[in-house]
Amino acid sequence: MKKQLYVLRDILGTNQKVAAEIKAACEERGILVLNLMSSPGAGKTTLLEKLAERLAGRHRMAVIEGDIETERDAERIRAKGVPAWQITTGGACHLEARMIARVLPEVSPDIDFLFIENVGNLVCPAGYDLGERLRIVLLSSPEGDDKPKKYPKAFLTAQVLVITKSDLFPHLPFDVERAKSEALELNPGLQVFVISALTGEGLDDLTAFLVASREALRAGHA
Ligand SMILES: Nc1nc2c(ncn2[C@@H]2O[C@H](COP(=O)(O)OP(=O)(O)OP(=O)(O)O)[C@@H](O)[C@H]2O)c(=O)[nH]1
Ligand SMILES: [Mg+2]
Ligand SMILES: [Zn+2]
Repeated sequence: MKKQLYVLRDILGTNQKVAAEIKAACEERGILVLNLMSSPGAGKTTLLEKLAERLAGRHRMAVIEGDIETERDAERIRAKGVPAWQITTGGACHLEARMIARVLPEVSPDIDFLFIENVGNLVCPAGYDLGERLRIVLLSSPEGDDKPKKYPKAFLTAQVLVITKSDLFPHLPFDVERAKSEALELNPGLQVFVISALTGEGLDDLTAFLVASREALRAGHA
């Protein structure tokens, strides 16, 4: 039992080291790295498609996609004219920093945003730093307003909560205030956005926040 614990600590220790290297390399260039995590289907790729439309022409972005199988999400992003790399984990249910480090040399250093879409899973991705400056957890309304306290680690370690699929609120017993207050009880520092990729609600505010976060990063490294 004790031996197992040491092995786990070593893996996480190595992950932390690689993540710190990624963070330093990207931030030195003024690249804002974001790690998107949620359960499967909460709307990560759809949000990235919408952000690609909103940032187009003004800011440069790239996306690293994490999935167990298929190139589908990277293809969706490329269809928006945004460079995207697909990591297929072949079974692993989260991304690790070394997987990002392997792709990073192919990513242009002249970008403003590097979005990493984690494997759809609200549990273990939260245990792996990928070098991000902002961790974004998404919670979609069909999942239920009780999820933050049931799956606390993602909400505890994120800086941003995006509640998605607000267009479905009228059809669901989803109490958005409960979802927000549960998350904020866990982590009072969370920035909360309520969005719908279908109606566009909240997308301008979220885009403005991301642009401001990236400007703050660049100012800090000027
Ligand atoms: N009604 C509604 N549906 C949405 C919204 N955003 C995404 N969806 C739908 O939700 C489904 C899943 O969306 P994705 O963006 O693929 O979700 P994901 O989090 O990337 O999924 P994984 O990568 O498999 O974890 C798709 O059918 C989307 O069309 C929204 O704002 N409103
Ligand atoms: Mg996806
Ligand atoms: Zn996992």
